[in-house]
Amino acid sequence: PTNEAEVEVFSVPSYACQRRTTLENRNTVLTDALSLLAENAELSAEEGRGVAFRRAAAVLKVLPEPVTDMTQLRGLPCLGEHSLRVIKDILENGASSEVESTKQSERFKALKVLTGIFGVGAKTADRWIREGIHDLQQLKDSRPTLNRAQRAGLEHYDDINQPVSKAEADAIGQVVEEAVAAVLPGAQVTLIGGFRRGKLSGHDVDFLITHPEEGREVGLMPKIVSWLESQGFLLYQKTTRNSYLESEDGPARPCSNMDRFERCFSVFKLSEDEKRRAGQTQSRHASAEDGGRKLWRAVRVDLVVSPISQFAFALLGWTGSKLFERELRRWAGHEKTMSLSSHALYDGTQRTYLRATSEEEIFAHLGLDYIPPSERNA
Ligand code: DGT
Ligand code: MG
Repeated sequence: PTNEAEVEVFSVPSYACQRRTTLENRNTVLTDALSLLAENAELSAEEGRGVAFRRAAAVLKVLPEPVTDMTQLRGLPCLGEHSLRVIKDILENGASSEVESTKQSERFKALKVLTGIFGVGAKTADRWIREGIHDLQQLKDSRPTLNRAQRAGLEHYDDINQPVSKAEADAIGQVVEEAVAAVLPGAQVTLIGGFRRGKLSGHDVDFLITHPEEGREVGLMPKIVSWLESQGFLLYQKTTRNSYLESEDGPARPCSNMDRFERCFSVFKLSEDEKRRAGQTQSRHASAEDGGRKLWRAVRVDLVVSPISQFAFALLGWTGSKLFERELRRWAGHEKTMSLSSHALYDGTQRTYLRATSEEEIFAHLGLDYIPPSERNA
């Protein structure tokens, strides 16, 4: 930071993957506002605008001080006209009129409620809104045709929309470990997503599973799922081949091994018993007071299986944040003529795939300083 007219002026590199973004954020009022506009844009199929707001928010997240004056933002990257207007409004008036009116808007509220149903995306929610459906009661009354995921989503709506704590994530981790140990001894389970970045709560729990011997992970997912199902841990599950858009085709997709990369979207049944076994709640016995009280909650859990040869790429790709991932790929493409996915890194200049057995090696290939998970909270 340099001093200029007595206000602190900040200097920030332009890609989020060049920056260290911890969970400590001194500008939450501004970043919450921009994130809400980003969310609204994403829910309205305006992805470009969403990314612009996310990038602007991410820049503010790394500033060492709260912003108090617009002059402090001079020279900062990623702050477009629109984001600057929102920030200015908040600094001058205590709130942004655009953010406030978005929050109040019937459309935004309906989009939030409806996409809060697991299995319902912006498109479906938009169609329902055009049919006059704005809340869960109206949805239920209209007797819509729902797929299996959406039925589970509606049934467990309140649980799924309640944040998952780190303690709950750890309790689920123990169950997943147990499942994996039972069906393939030696296979390894790694907590990924927000919890790996040190977040204390999340909207789901994500795990990456691999085996140190290449090929042993083949067919693993169905076995894990069967075990979990047989023990009554799954309220819903759908196993798919990984189908992340940019890894479908193109140079970041190595032709072998792809079919081994599987993903399971699930809704887990986490009971007090598991939390207790994981040592997180006071030991207590079921009593009369438990009559009628629900002794479990539903939690969204994502499982991914990767062959060990792709493990570092999968780990990096699934740790997030979403913006950090996006920025890594943009950096690779725009600055390095490389193509990065959760499976591989392709060097377009050398026309070859670059191997890596750790995240550190991937950052090195990309010519970036290593950023640990706790500093990827862009
Ligand atoms: P949360 O769960 O809201 O607390 O926050 P995160 O950061 O755990 O977000 P989540 O669970 O949606 O996704 C975890 C990371 O995994 C995210 O940063 C990007 C990555 N990811 C999500 N979906 C896909 C996918 O379909 N394919 C790949 N390759 N990566 C994905
Ligand atoms: Mg997550």
